[in-house]
This record gives sequence, C-alpha cells and structure tokens, in this order.
Amino acid sequence: MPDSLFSRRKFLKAAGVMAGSSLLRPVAAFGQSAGSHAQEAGSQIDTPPDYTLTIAVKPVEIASNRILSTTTYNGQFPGPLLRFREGRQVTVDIHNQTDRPEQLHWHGQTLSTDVDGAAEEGTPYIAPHGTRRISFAPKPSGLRFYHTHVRAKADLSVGQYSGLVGPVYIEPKNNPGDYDREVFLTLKEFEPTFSRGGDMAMDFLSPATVVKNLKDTGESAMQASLAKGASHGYEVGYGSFTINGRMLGHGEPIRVKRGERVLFHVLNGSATEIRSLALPGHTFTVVALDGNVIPKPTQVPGLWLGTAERISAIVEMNHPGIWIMGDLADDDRHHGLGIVVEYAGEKGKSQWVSPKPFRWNYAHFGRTTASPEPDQIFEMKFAKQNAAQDGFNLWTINDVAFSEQDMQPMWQVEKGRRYRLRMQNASDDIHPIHLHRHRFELTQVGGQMTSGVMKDVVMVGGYQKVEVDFTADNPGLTLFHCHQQLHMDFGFMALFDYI
Ligand SMILES: [Cu+2]
Repeated sequence: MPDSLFSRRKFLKAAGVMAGSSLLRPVAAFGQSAGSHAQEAGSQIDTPPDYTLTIAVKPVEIASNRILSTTTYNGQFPGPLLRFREGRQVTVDIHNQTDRPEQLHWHGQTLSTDVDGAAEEGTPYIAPHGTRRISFAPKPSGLRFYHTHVRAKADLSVGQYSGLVGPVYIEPKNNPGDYDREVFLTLKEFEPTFSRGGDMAMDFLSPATVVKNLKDTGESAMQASLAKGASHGYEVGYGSFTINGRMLGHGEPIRVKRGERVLFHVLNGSATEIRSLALPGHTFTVVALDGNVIPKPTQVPGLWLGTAERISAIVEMNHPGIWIMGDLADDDRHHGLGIVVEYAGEKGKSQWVSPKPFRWNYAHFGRTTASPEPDQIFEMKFAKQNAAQDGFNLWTINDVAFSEQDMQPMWQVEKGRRYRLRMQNASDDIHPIHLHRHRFELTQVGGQMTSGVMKDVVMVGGYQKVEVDFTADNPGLTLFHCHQQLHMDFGFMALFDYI
C-alpha cells in the first residue's frame, strides 16, 4: 500500500476522535509528509500497524538452562531487528504489559519530541497496561537502535539494566557497501549488582591528553569527600555477559567461508559498561560510526564502544580456524562476552588470542581539516560529587544536577545556527555523552582537531576535553545526557530548547 494512502486514512481516523481544538496540528504535520504523530491509548486503533512491540517481563535463556527473568520487547533479547526504509513512514504500536510507565526511545534518529521517547522532552509515557501508536518517517539511514528511557535509580530491574534494547537498521536510499552479508551483534550484560566503589579507569582512548586543572579539581573533590569519611559511590557490576542474548559457546556460531566479506553491525546495549571486541587474526575496516558513514574507512585491530555507541565494520574472512570474537577483558569474556566464528570445513575447539594493545582514536576516522566555525560556543564542565545522594554519586553539568522537579532548559538555541559544545570532564570516569534528535560532528578530541565524523554518542575521557558541533535543525526540547544509566539517573542530564 502506498505510504501516503496509509497515512491519510489513519490520519482521518485519528482526527475523527480528537477534540476540535487539536484538529489543525495533525493536518499541518500530515502536510509535511515526513511529520510524526501519535495516538494515545483509548483512541480507536483498528488499522493494523506496520510493527508491534510488546513490553513484558519474560524468561530469557542466555545459556543452557540459565534462564533469567527480565523485561523484554516481544519476549526476546535483543528486541527484534527493525529494518526501515529511510523516509518511508511507519506505524508502530507499543504495548506495555508491565505495571510501570514506559518510554521507548528511537536512539540516533532525528524525530519530533512527540515520538522521540524521552519524558523530559515531553513524549507521553506508554501507560502501564496501555498502548501507544506512533507514526514517523525513519531517518537518517544507518545503524540505530531502540531502548527504554526511564530512570532506574536504585532499582536494577528497570531501565537499561533490563532487556529493553533492540537494533534498528534504516536502509539508505543508495547502498554503497561492498560486502557479502551483514551480521548484527548486540552486546549486553545481565544480573547487575551494586558494589561500593572503585573506579573503572580505562586508558584506551587516544590522544590521552589530560587537562591539569580538571584533574586537580576532580582529585581534590574526591579527597575532600573521603577525608570526611565517605565511601566511594556505588558502581554496578554484572554476573553474566552476552552477545545477541547468548553467553559465549551457547549460541549459534557465526559460520563463514574463506574470502567472504562480512559487515558487522555492533551495538553496545549495556546500561553502564564500555565494551571492546576483537577477532583473533583478523582486522576490522570501520565504515560507519553510530550508523553514519565516516570520511575514510579505516582498518583497526579491534573495536571500542561506549554505552549506546554503534560501529559498522567489514571483516575479510582470510584466516581460517574456529575463533572467539570477544571482549578484550578476560574476565568479561570468561563470563560470556563472546561469540564463536567458525570457518566452513574447520574443526576443533574455539580459540582466543589477545591482539597487541591498541588505542582508540576517533580522529583516525575523520579528516584533518578544520570544520566550519560555530555561531556560538557552549562551555560545559562535568563533575562528580562522591556518594552525595544516599551513597550514589551525584553528577553535575556546570554545577547543576538535573532534577525531575525543575526541568528548566540549560541552553537556548536558534534554528539554523551551528553550536559548539566544549565538554570538559572533571572526573576520572569516561562518559559516553549523547544528544537526542540531532547528530553532532567531532571537531576536537583530546586536543586533536578533526572533522567529518558524525555521531550521536561520544566518549569523553577522564580529565579530558572533547568538542563537538551540531546544527540546530530539529526544533523542540532536546535532551543531552551521559548514557551511563547510573550517571543519567543521578543528575547527568540537561535540556536544550529552541528560541
Ligand atoms: Cu557518565
């Protein structure tokens, strides 16, 4: 059925049940054809949707007879792969069979606030035991995903600690890829528990340029807190690790043939963890970051992904054997974070060989030329107040911790203007920073200039500085936050608003 016909019929049906005063707005949205709109539970929905997602607590078998109870989409983990066509209107019914209000966020897409899936932007909740029908034109093309967007705080059964994560692939209008087939991998941990403290310092980012005054600020705040007798704030650890919902050795292997070019679409679906991935004897040619094609495809020995980051990379299968594709961290791999890659005709036990240490530098994927000057620069400083809220770390942006009671936007932008976010991290944690409903261009990473790399999440290293630019091209409230669930739940959020 032609999209326009489908949308028109549905619109007429929707308009029939709406109050007269709101009648004009959907008309305008429909007139733009790429508009998005929604119907709340209670309105008449009798045309079938293109997709249905049902949120419910279900058993998930991550290894032989190791069965967890967690909230899922459609009773499976990961949620079903949704393949959309760029710009082609889709209708999705979201059923919530749990007792809590839910939000479904379309991560990496440039949608309206009504469907984006963040209460802070004004997206309505999917009521407990309710249904919400949404309609939108998926964009831009590439690897995106959907996930829950509610606060978990101290409850490790909700938010992204649960199984509410699924991949999205938006087919480009023209597909330039030179590969034989695609494999989607969602990396995810389960069985979360709190621990008291320590930090997870990881020094894989390059350049590792630490800004002295950020380090002095962060370390003196930490020392002052510990001197007053505080413990380290809570962190989260996990009992099991999976790729596509199965622990290493418990899922189907990826069966390959010599000479095949496999395009891997890797999604870090973790609530809190940074992940790495390597395949012994093979290299990855990265072609897209966060679903966006990069200026120059680049070969790397392995991948690093902050929470919610995605990498699309081609591996040429030219080293026959039976290999473990897994996390560089031995402990996480031993607890399941891996998948077997098996060449046709090979037999025996799967093998892991650690690659030589390497560093991850976003600038390697970009151009060395400068990007255009922004119209305005926003200075941002991220800081941690150790164990300040009931034993949890409290996070601030420019000394303000986001609060649900006072959701005042921190910054104002004007449509069509280009803004630079100068992010300075006065803590020792790495923060995967996410901007909703927009894409940004990396312009400076740890002091190194770059351009042309478009992303929606970027890791800002401990005591480091990163700059990104975005064009304000999608009016409405826009959420900016650290994607680490424990950080976003405890203050690490802010809003942009359009003037
Ligand atoms: Cu963070």
